[in-house]
Amino acid sequence: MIETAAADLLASGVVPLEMTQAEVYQAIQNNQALNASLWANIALAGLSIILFVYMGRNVDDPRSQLIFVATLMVPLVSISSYTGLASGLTMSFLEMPAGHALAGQEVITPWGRYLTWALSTPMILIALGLLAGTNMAKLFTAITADIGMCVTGLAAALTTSSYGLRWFWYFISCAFFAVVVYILLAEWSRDAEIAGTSEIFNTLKVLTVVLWLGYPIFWGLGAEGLAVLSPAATSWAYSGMDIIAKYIFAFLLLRWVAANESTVASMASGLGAAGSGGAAPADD
Ligand code: RET
Repeated sequence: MIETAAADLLASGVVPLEMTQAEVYQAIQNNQALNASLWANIALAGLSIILFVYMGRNVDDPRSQLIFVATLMVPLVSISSYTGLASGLTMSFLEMPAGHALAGQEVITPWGRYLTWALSTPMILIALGLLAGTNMAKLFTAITADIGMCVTGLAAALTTSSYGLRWFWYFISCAFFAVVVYILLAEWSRDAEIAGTSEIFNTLKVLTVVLWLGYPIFWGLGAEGLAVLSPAATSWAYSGMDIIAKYIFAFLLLRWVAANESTVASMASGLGAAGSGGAAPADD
């Protein structure tokens, strides 16, 4: 009885109770669509880890190895992130402030996603930056702006004092995101041309920019923003984008690197020795 009532309430995105972690876990289990969106990613992350380790078994060049390790971290972080969500550890019911479409009601918030994006998205950028032959200044800028985007996105999701401040955090996060998009589209595109990796870089860049744009859009439409979409629909949107932005992206990148190791080893890189496996001897 109680479980059915909790499931009904969760399906509508609204639960008027303070819930323990065990109750959040039960509520997630009772919402089949939401639960499936999480477990689908746990399964795919597990398969990706095995596949990527296998694909990288013969890679010897240090810069290619670094791209492999950074990319492999993405499904490793993902399997941890989704386990946190599915277990109820990193999902909470938060009361929305006045002004929100569900004001005064408790809305399920997958805050663990935003936290773990601060670990997974820099790995994607390290892999892309290495592929483009970027320099340290641009890599540092992209990564710090990206972490800023995730942490301020987390702040937007966790702010319950003021509806306006939720959106203020959201726009700060978008400003950080604009820096990342600029580096991908302008700076690294130019670098990749010089490095001779522009074909694969451009494919991955378009995939990344288009998919990453979906995340703020679905945050805005989801239960935490304008509440046009249900929590389960929003969760499937994130999970679907994650599947392409992480596993398909990583597969395309690693397949190319494994087949073009010598190009990666000999490419011009703004990172110099740091990007190719060790310190160069001093001139004098
Ligand atoms: C938020 C909300 C605030 C505004 C912006 C956002 C952007 C999130 C992005 C996430 C990308 C995640 C990926 C994860 C893969 O592991 C935080 C949703 C701009 C771009 C690719």
